[in-house]
Amino acid sequence: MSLTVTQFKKDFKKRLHEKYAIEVEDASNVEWYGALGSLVKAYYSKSLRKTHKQYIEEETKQAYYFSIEFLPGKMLKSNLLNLGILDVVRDGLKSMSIELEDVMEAEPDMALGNGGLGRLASCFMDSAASCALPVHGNGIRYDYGLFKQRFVDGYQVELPDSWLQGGNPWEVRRENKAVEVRMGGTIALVPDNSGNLIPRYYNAKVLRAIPYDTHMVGYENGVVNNLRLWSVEIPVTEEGNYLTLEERQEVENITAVLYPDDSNYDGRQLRLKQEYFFVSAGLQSIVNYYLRSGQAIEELPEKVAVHINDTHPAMCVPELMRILLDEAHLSWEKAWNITVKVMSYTNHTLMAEALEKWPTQMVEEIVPRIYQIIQEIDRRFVADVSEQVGCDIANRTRIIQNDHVHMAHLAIIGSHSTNGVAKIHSDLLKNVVLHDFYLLYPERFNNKTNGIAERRWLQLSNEELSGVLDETIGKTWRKDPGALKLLEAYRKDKKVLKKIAQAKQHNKKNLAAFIKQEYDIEVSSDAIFDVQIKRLHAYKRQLLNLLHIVKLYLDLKENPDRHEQARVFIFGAKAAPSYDYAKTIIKCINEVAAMVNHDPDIKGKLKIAFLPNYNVSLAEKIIPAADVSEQISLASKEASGTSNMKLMLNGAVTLATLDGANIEIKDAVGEENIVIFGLTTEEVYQYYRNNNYNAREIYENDPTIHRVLNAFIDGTIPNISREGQEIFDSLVKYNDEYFTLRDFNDYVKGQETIAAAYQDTERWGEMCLMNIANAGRFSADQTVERYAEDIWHIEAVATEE
Ligand code: 26M
Repeated sequence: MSLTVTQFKKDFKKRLHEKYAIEVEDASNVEWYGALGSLVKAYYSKSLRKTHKQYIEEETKQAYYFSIEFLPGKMLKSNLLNLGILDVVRDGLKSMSIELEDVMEAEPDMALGNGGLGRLASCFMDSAASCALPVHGNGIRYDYGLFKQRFVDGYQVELPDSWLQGGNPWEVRRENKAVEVRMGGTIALVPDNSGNLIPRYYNAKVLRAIPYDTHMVGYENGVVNNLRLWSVEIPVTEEGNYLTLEERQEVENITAVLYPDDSNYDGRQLRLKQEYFFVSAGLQSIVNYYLRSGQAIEELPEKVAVHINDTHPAMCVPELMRILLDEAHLSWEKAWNITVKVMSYTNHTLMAEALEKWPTQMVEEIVPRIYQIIQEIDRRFVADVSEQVGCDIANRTRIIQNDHVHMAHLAIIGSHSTNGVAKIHSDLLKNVVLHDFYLLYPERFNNKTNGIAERRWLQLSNEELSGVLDETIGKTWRKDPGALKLLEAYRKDKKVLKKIAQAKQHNKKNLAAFIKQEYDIEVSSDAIFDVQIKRLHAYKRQLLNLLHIVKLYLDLKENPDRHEQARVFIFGAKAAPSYDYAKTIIKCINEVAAMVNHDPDIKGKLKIAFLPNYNVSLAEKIIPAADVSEQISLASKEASGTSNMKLMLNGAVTLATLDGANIEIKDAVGEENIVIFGLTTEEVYQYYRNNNYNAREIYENDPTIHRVLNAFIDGTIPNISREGQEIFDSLVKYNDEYFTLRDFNDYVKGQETIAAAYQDTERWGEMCLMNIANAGRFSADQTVERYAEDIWHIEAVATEE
């Protein structure tokens, strides 16, 4: 959009006057933010209505991305950038003595997600709008997002995230689009006049689902899509039908808080209610909207695609069946045909403990009609498959097994597409984890390697490097991430390498100042900034990183005059509140940090900064300053990873196992521009087959490992008598589930390779450049375009800008 500084200032003052009855100079940054947010919303409202109208008039096929998590972070800067008014607004504010950065501070992160899965959903929303693709999100408006993390005595403490307290300028409550969702009670099937069986509900609880819409602004293209998040309310009941205080509380709990676990299935009733609530509300509103257009229900797959992001929304399958059977009165065969065509599913993990299996009796109690439909889907599936390929495979792939509903099976059977999120992950799905399904439906399986919204993860968060890119290769990369490849021509150009290095230095100084100010840790920007930022989980192996740090420390203690490359190890990681082992690792990292950071023998050559409350906003500060990207999960465990992509895009060199998307990063940058170490998936599987891994043997025979592990139990690291023992036992006594000790020496070598490369300024500069130049293929723009073409069968709409 076009906007002048003068016009903006006028608009901004008017907003402040109207909204808060206050003068610019008297307002607080919370008020500046509230006014600016609502003004920006007004700026895109015309495009929003236009896009909406266009979809209706052209009867555009639209896709709906169902996800129990969305993790957009802050919206202000991203909306300004995408509207093309970032500079105008920054200048306008400055002329009123306001720093945009101060206004941005007042916005809380929208943190309705745990990590990779929720952030991916948000990157897709940004990219879809920016590619003019008709894609909308559907999820839950939690009153409380992911907990805030503090450290007390080195332990993680969780505090509630009351992100809505100061008001939310981006959302619009759509009272008139509310729908009813039924849960509980019992069902009887009674024949109607024409003999069809119609379900009748007894004692069902009726919930009111209220949508709140947040708009997804495309990058300089006039497209505005929608993210619809549902909030529960108690319906106004008929007289005499009161709810007790406890019953009201029970209803309100449904959208109260995000479950803080991203790796463990936790079979709680409330979680199942959350899943059905947003699935049912979302599908009802989609079908209502579709029917209002006057089109026949049979044609639904021509106009609507529904995507199931992990299994959490898998009840989309039986819920759409319910709507088509009970409300549109279609036959089972017709309804099933439509459902399979509409639905598609993404798997995000191979970890067995994350796979959702709900007890049948719980499903029956909470969503009785849905349970009936699942039973019938299962019955027909077993009959068909048994007849065609035999009972064994039918029994292994059926939905209901051992009195549990297998949500992944439901999603695969009830959809036309199942995809993994990186090549190796999709191959493992086909060949190992979902092999039986692959035999049944080979044509349904495909890969869609994850991607990231490169606008947020470069243009918005790293303005310094963005400026260097503009000067070097022009500005086309801002619209077309593939154009980053132009940078490759400058790989030997010392001037360009120097500019990139200066941008990195600038960002490192900023981060160092932030770390000093917030956490009183002194770090030098001449040191390597080595970064591991992701949820804390045993398979991600933050512990491997820590063991190496302890080794470096012990080496330096032994020989304080050693010429060791100075390093700062930066961590960001939340542990699920119920995940004790992960919390133990957090405590140990913090205690090693306390020991190392204050030890004069170390002479500042080693620093550890475990920054609390890792979230999107903190990621935006850390990633531009990173030299080294730690992607060290045990091969075969990380489905894809996405921080690996964000870090390479910002010129960090990856130190990685051959896991997830790391493999594709290696292919993109070439072996000389990445450091690979550790077991391969094949080697890991071989250990499983032969059952011959022996961690104790490694501990006993490798003097370095012996010494490092002993530091956890002999008092070398203070204040961890319980935790140190737990770590030691997990590795030695319980045989090191994730092969940390097996990969240790190779990892140490990898770290040595990194340090040597870093000391050769030109070599390092070229590695950084090659990473930036080849990050374009991990743009989520490309990823969503592949989903659009191969899975959703939707097309971009015409734009003017
Ligand atoms: C399940 C049940 C109850 C409570 C929470 C959950 C749950 C929530 C999130 C389970 C898994 C969740 O997310 C898994 C996840 O984030 N997977 C990651 O997805 C990324 C995007 O595809 C990948 O890059 C990561 O490799 C993968 O770990």
